Amino acid sequence: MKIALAGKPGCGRSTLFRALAGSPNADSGKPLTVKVPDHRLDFLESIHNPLKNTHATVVFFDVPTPSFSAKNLTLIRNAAVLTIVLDNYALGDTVNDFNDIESELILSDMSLCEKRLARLIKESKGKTREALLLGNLLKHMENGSPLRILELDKGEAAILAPYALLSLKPLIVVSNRMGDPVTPDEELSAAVSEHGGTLLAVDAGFELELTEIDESEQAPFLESMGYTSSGLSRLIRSSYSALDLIVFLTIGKDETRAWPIRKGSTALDAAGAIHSDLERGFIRAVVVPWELYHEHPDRTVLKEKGELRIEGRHYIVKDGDLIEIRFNV
Ligand SMILES: Nc1nc2c(ncn2[C@@H]2O[C@H](COP(=O)(O)OP(=O)(O)OP(=O)(O)O)[C@@H](O)[C@H]2O)c(=O)[nH]1
Ligand SMILES: [Mg+2]
Repeated sequence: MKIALAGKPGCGRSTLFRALAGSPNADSGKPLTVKVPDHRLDFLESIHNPLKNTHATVVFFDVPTPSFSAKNLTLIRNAAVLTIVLDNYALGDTVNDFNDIESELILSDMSLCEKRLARLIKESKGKTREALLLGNLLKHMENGSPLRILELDKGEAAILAPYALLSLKPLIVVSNRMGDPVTPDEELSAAVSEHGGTLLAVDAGFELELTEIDESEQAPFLESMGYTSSGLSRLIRSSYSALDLIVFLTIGKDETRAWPIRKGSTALDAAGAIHSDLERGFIRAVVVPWELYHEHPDRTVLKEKGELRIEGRHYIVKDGDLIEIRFNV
């Protein structure tokens, strides 16, 4: 699950990458695995004091400059989420830059769809579901609209998956701004939401400086600057939810852990995420919703209160569920 950091030359994405890496000397030529901050895991750690506390992770990579050359667009194609960084610290015009970049992505998608459609027509497949879908996509994009705002059903999404269309990817826009964390940028905000993206104001230069401050001193420093949480944790969490992932939690003897899983997954999928044996021998899942565990972080107490829920294989897992799988192999 990779997240591409792209943007116009000098927009600050390598600075942001090094801030994510927690070091001014990080090599932005290599992919970077980052822990997803999770207050629930912090809480579990404080209660259970496990040997290991394992977070979900995401992988960022810095798309070389210029990000939108033909060669580098291929790199973006491999990403599950696209993060566009906009220069809002120097001379950039963020709304213009955003529209330019979106146009490049849309044009690239149009050219791909046109080629594919022409080929289908040549092969007398111009009336197939795929061809009709491509025709609709082209009509939609002609008005400068990205594909991510279209409602596609499961079948359509499956047809399009191998194309890895760029304007269909979930989008996060980082307005890289200096010194001013709070003033909203309404014009940009409207443009991004019209394009189905999520806008975050992050000051990459400031975030990089922050990595050099002792962790215990970061929170008061952030507050003094008017931020409520670090831009990096907002970026990482948004990227994670853009992947359409949630987590379920487990408490073992030695390890508390957050397990990434697709939204809509079942208890059986959760078992399989832990180990194929658990999926094969699945009997039932014992589930405690997060809010309940947070209130009474003790399974014995919850059991006495009759709050441990027994769920079958088709149970749809919720974000933050504490799950224990009973199995037999
Ligand atoms: N003051 C300030 N300077 C920044 C900020 N972000 C980036 N810079 C500076 O802008 C310059 C370019 O930043 P980079 O992070 O290298 O930008 P980039 O997008 O990776 O650039 P290329 O890879 O060359 O396209 C560097 O000199 C940074 O120190 C910021 O938030 N505030
Ligand atoms: Mg760079």
